[in-house]
Amino acid sequence: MLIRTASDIPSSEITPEDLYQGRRRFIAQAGSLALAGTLAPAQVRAAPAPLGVLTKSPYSTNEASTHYKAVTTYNNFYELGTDKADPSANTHRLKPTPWTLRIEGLVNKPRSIAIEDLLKLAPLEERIYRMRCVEGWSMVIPWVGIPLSTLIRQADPQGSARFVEFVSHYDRSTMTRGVLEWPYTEGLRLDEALHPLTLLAVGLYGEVLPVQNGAPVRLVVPWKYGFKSAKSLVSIRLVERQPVSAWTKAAPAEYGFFSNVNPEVDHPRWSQATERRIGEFSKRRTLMFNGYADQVASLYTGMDLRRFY
Ligand SMILES: Nc1nc2c(c(=O)[nH]1)N[C@H]1C(S)=C(S)[C@@H](COP(=O)(O)O)O[C@H]1N2
Ligand SMILES: [Mo]
Repeated sequence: MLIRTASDIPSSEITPEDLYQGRRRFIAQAGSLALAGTLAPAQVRAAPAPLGVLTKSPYSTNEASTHYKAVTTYNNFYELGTDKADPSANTHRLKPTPWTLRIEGLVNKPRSIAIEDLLKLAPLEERIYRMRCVEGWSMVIPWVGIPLSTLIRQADPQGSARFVEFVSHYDRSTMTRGVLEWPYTEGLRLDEALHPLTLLAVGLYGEVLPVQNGAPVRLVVPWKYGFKSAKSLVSIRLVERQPVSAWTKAAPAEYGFFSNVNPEVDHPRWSQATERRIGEFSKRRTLMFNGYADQVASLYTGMDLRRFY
């Protein structure tokens, strides 16, 4: 064959810069366009352009991933609009490159890290996670990322650091005004942030993270409601006191600090006992800690989860 397809290109030829600039994806698209004349559509729909060699994670679920189309067009990213279809229609409002992420606050080695360098910090892993939105729907998403603990440990937290605050990018001139207090912020206890399931995602479906999913880097905390997974991060700040997230500020009775998925604790306005997996017809029972109880329940031993919702 004369035309090299994405899968013919050894991953050793792909640099983090290529990945980040989306050149890899371009190569793949060019390849499939060239093939379109000779192959039936089903065969043309090739595997997505890989983000180099991905380590497969033992933390991945075996459940079927939600279709790429749904993952990338049914989104909550209020800065880009409050309807599910808005973020994918308004991607021009956020430029994910160049980008720097700060790790700061109570750390001995604060740092501003360019997104290209973040990709080199640790081998990129594929993590297929169940994600559960507080609104009652769920998806299975094959993320690509690095454990957040890698970045935090490199920054060398000080003894007084007990919580981590996350701050999303906000540009008043292009993004939603009102609705929430901007920028979008979230928080975790330090031990939650260091938990091996907690991921800094830079991609999904093996590709660079689409803008609507929080490009170029977003948090992913699979045992908590989706709003904890703050998108398009500019700062990760270690602090002494429990941060107040944007959603808690907006509606403290509805959105607590922990926000662990819990089928036994209803949202004040609706039940959390079941969920609709996007793409499925009938409802599923929601699992404690979104099915991650074996890994994370010990973080909350002795806590009243009704009180600390
Ligand atoms: N900055 C920012 N992050 C955000 C949101 C948002 O509006 N702004 N929405 C949250 C909510 S409610 C959910 S369910 C997830 C959705 O992520 P996804 O669109 O990649 O599935 O992002 C979370 N992170
Ligand atoms: Mo959500």
